[in-house]
Amino acid sequence: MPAPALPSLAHIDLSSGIIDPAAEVVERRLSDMPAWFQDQPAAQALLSENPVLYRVYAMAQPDTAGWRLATSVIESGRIGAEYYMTRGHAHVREDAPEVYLTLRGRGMLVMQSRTDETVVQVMQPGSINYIPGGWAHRTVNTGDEPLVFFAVWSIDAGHDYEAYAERGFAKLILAGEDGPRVVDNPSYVKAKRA
Ligand code: PAN
Ligand code: ZN
Repeated sequence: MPAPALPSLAHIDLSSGIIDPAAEVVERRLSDMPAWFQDQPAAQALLSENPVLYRVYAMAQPDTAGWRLATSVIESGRIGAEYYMTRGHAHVREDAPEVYLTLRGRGMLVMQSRTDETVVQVMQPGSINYIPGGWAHRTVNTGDEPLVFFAVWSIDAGHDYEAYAERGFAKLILAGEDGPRVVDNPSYVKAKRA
């Protein structure tokens, strides 16, 4: 039997989302995901500026089993009409759910089942979003300040990005005159299993 892990303690700055101590900080810039956006001329034009779209701060933990704890901070901005967003993924383990607790800002969580059913939920401070196992998920910052949320998921869930890099999500969140709109993705390729 491995030795039991020791209790650990960290602090989240509720405004910046920074976790201290953080084990890992992942930074995603536009150059890491230019093809993810619909408006390709707008994406190409912004590439020289190469803005940071989001960062993920994973809490330092002594444990190799159990839960991963992290904050995500999505900057406010748009590429054409599309808001800054995460790449989006599904967990490899289909029985691995995830919980998001929003700390700051306003956003939308796009969830998509293996058979292309879509559920879009609002994220605002205090929202708890439950993502069942088997549902791909992407977060979109629809506000004018950073969207900060805390996430908890199983350490061995695994992340599948490839399936969603190729075909994207069935729904897009675009800025409209009256705020964010959920629209069908015109270039979406249906899941083979649908
Ligand atoms: C989150 C996401 C984070 C970044 O911690 O990993 O918001 O999004 P992408 O991983 O899609 O780039 C989570 O859902 N973890 O499982
Ligand atoms: Zn996840």
